[in-house]
Formats: sequence, structure tokens, C-alpha cells
Amino acid sequence: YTAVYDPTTAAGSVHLRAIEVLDGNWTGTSTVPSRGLYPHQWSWDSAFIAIGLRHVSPRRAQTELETLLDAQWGDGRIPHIVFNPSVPLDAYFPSPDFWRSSTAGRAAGAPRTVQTSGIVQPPVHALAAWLVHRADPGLSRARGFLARVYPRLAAWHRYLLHRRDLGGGGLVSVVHPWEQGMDNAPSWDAPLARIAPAPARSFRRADLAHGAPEDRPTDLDYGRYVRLATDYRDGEYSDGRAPFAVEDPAFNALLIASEHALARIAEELGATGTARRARAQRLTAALVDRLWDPAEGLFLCRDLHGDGLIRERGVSGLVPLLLPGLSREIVSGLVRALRGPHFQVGSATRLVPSHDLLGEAFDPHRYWRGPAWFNTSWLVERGLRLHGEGAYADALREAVLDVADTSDFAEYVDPYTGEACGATGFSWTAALTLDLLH
Ligand code: 9WN
Repeated sequence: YTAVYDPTTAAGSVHLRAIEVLDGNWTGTSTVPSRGLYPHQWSWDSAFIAIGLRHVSPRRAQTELETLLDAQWGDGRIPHIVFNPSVPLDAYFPSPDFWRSSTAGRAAGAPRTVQTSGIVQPPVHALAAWLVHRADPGLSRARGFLARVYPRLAAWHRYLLHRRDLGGGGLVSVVHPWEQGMDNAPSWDAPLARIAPAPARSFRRADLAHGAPEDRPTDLDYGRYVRLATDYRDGEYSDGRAPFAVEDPAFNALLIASEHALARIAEELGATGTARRARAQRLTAALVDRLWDPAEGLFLCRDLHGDGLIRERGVSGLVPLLLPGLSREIVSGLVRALRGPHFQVGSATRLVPSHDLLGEAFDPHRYWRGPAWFNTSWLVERGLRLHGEGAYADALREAVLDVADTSDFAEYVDPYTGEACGATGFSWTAALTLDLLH
């Protein structure tokens, strides 16, 4: 394989190998993120997976999303994990006997027939559903795909906007770092420090059987994750009072992007998208008002129990670039941040690092504290293209395709070298590679 990526000669092979990864991780009704480490269905993984799968099998992409939506709770939440009953309990922690969704989640309307977690993940689903529809509108219409998913996606957004506006400013809060999807990002250090960790002997981590401990969150992090999840469960997953409550820019930006997608879905179904578009605009204004830091030229997280904005620069603060309707000042601030000393995209780094290269917490191998992930680079690539930065978008796209190929579709990579970390054969890496190839 040549050092310079040449899509005309390499596209065939990387394309086929990406399809093989997704085929290997397909269970018959959904796709696992990776065979060893994550043997169940994950919420935002499935959305990214569907976005890639639509190019190979629009039918399977629809099924991926529908399987996830079948596990939706009565209150509208989409759980972050849907458990596969044929996988042994000790294969992943926390397992169904920890979450106890069918009993502890009864008041919130957890499904009876399938076991799930009780927390959520970023709402990429309506965006995914819209993109899946567009890949094969004939099949989608014949199966009534959008008509079936629309009410469920609307209920999902309703849950987030009505039950999770814990700060009262119109934005959604996450109540656990797993909800935001970037588990051990340095932005969580301050809000997590107030949480008393569960004792290490009270649980057994399964992830260390698959990943190098220095690439994973620490035991102390896990103690706090377990405490937060246990207390949420013991409160029957009711929302309102949360010891950890953070407004995150990526989570909210993905909700807004999905709200725009829901407007289009509504129109496709013959209804009006006007109210949804107006809501997306209101949410964008709230995002800017509450999380944009003009001096920094970046969006930051807001700690509802702390001193306001959390002063850590993370990739989460760049993700809102994917939104339409941002001011010129914000777009150019984000592009400058991406290319500047803290992320160095286009110069020293290959993909977008998850954390500030100059930050004290930066670690090029530890999970969300520095390594580059393919989903976030894919989101930033979309944002660059949307805002007319085609040359930068093209360069990032080439880098993503090259590193996905040479890392064997790694879960995450060293942002400087592209060296693989975590699992290989990771589904969203393969799926988003396919999307960028089309
Ligand atoms: C906890 C599945 C998930 C991703 C997350 C990633 C990681 C889980 C874990 O794996 O989180 O949900 O066990 O570490 O951080 O973004 O969805 O791929």
C-alpha cells in the first residue's frame, strides 16, 4: 500500500474490506460496534452504521434503525444499549442485571420483551433516518419506512426537550458521561470530581479483557460511572434532580441537525416542517447563547452544578460546525480553532484530536482524552463542506479514508501518527468510510 492515498486504485479494496467489517458485525437484526469489546447494539453507533450501510444495503440500514427504535421506552427515550439475550452476562459491563430496565424502568415505560440500559446517547437518529431514506426512496416508500419511524423519532426529541432541559435555558443536559458518548473526556473531570466513586470491589470491568488499560478510562472513572448509573436506576430513571448535569455542544448540535432532518421527513410525509425548522433555529440560538465562547472561538460545555462553562477545549466544541444558520464569525472561529495550535488539523495531526493538544490532560492514546475518532472527523468534514470550506473538507476526507484503511478500521487512533488504538474492525469507522467513498 502506498503512503499517498490514491482513491482510484485503492477504493476497491478499502471499500470491500469496510463492507466485510459490517457483514462480520451484523447479527441479523443490527450491527455490534465490535465483536469482542461491544457485543450488543449501541444507540449512536447504530445511527452512524446506518449512514454507511445505506450505500450497501438500504434495507439493512432501515432494519438497523428500526431494531433500535423497537427498544424505545414509553417516555420516548432511546436507550444507549439494547442487549442481545444470547450474549453471556459477563461479556460486557454493565450488563442487563445491572440496569434492570424491565423492573427499575417500568414507571418510565421500559419495554418488557427486551433488556436495555436506562441512559441515552446523542440523537443522531433522525439525521440517519433521513439519509437512509434518500439512499433508496422507492424502497423506503414501499416499506413505509419514514411513516413508521417518524412518530418514534418525534417522541425521542420530545423526551429530550421536555425531560432533559435541566438548566431551563432550552438545551438538553446529559446526566452521565456515557450519554454524551465521549466517556472520559477531560470536560467531565470537574463535574465528575464531585461524585463519590462506587467501591472498586462492587463491580467487575469487562472492557480490560479486550483493551490495553492505558487506552481505556481509569478504575476511578469507572467507580464514578457506576455510582451515577446506580443512583439513576435506583431513582427509577426519573429525570429532574441529577448530581451530574452538563450541557454539551456536540449532543445539542446533533439534536438540532436531527430536528432539521425531522422537518424534511415531515415534509416528505406531506406535513409541514415549519414548526420544526423554527424550533431548530431557537435551539441554535440557545446553543450560541449558552455554550459559545467568543474569546476562545469554540463551543464549551456548561456544568449546571459548577461555575458555568468548563474551560476544556474538546472536539465536542467543534461539532456544531455541522449546523446551518451559524454566523460568519462563529464559522470562521471554528475553522480557525480546528487549524490552530490546539487541534492542528491540516498540519501536525491527521484527524481531529478528541482533546486539546496543548491541554494538561492530553494523552494521545487514552480514549477520549486525545485520540482521534472517525465519527467526529466525519461530522467536522460535513461541517467544513456545508460552510464552503471544500478544500479543507477534501483534505480531511482523504485523511479519514487513508487512516481507516491503514489502521484496519480502528476504534480510535493516535491523532499524530494514525496508529490504531482500542478495537479494530470497528463498525462506525467502516460505515463512515463507506459514506465518504460514495
Ligand atoms: C459505554 C460503543 C460505545 C460508543 C461510545 C464509546 C464506548 C462504552 C464503553 O463505546 O462507550 O457506552 O463501554 O466504553 O465511548 O461512544 O458508543 O462503541
